[in-house]
Amino acid sequence: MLLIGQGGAAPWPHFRKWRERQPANLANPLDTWSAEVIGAVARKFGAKAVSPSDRPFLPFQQWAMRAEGLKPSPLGILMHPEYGLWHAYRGALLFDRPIGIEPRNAGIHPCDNCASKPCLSTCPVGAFTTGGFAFEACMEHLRSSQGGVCLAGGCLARNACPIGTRYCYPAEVQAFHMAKFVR
Ligand code: B12
Repeated sequence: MLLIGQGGAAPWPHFRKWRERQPANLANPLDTWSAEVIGAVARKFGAKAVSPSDRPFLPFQQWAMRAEGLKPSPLGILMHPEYGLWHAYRGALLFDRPIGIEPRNAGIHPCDNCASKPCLSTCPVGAFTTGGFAFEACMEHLRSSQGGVCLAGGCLARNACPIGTRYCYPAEVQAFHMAKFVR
């Protein structure tokens, strides 16, 4: 199995260019584009393509933990030593034969050395606790008149993380994901 993802927002301009040629009301454009691009690679190499949004949900985070030795940040999103919280998975290729690529081990988990953990104290409604992610509290805030800052610039807790900040998604990309999230 080969995981396919993005570190930072590098694929965004390619997606955006493709999006311009699609109907304005396309329901899940990023998933559609990812399936198109990754599906073509799968056909070329005789693999089966799967997506993080396939139902039932496939264990992408567990796969990433095994593939790269990543561990979850206090926010639940996986921490990457280089990309920080600014990485995500767009798909995976399943092969019925060995492909000669070994899992890697990221080695360090930056959250272990982060004493102040600003990610846990930045959320205006305290949605991140040791008890997990308070989805309802986050959603209520985003849908209120106070939610504009998070909707326009992205999750404040994620943005507070000091790791991999040079890969931080531009506001346009963050706003796109927040709009999907709050839908
Ligand atoms: C449903 C879902 C959500 C739901 C619920 C998330 C939840 N925590 O339960 C909601 C809508 C709230 C959500 C929100 C977000 N999500 Co989400 N979400 C998913 C989705 C589609 C399915 C999760 C799932 O149930 N998988 C099925 C189980 C079987 O898979 P799993 O690998 O075992 O996943 C579980 C374990 O990792 C477990 N887990 C957590 N910590 C640990 C530690 C250990 C040791 C173990 C064993 C397991 C474990 O938690 C997961 C289950 O929730 C995944 C994609 C996917 N297919 O996994 C994205 C995904 C997890 N989300 C992602 C992201 C980025 C977000 C958001 C930031 C969205 C945004 N605005 O951009 C927010 C973050 C909020 C937060 N802190 O969780 C990314 C995370 C990337 C990363 N770097 O890790 C994923 C992988 C999608 C992607 N395309 O990359 N999400």
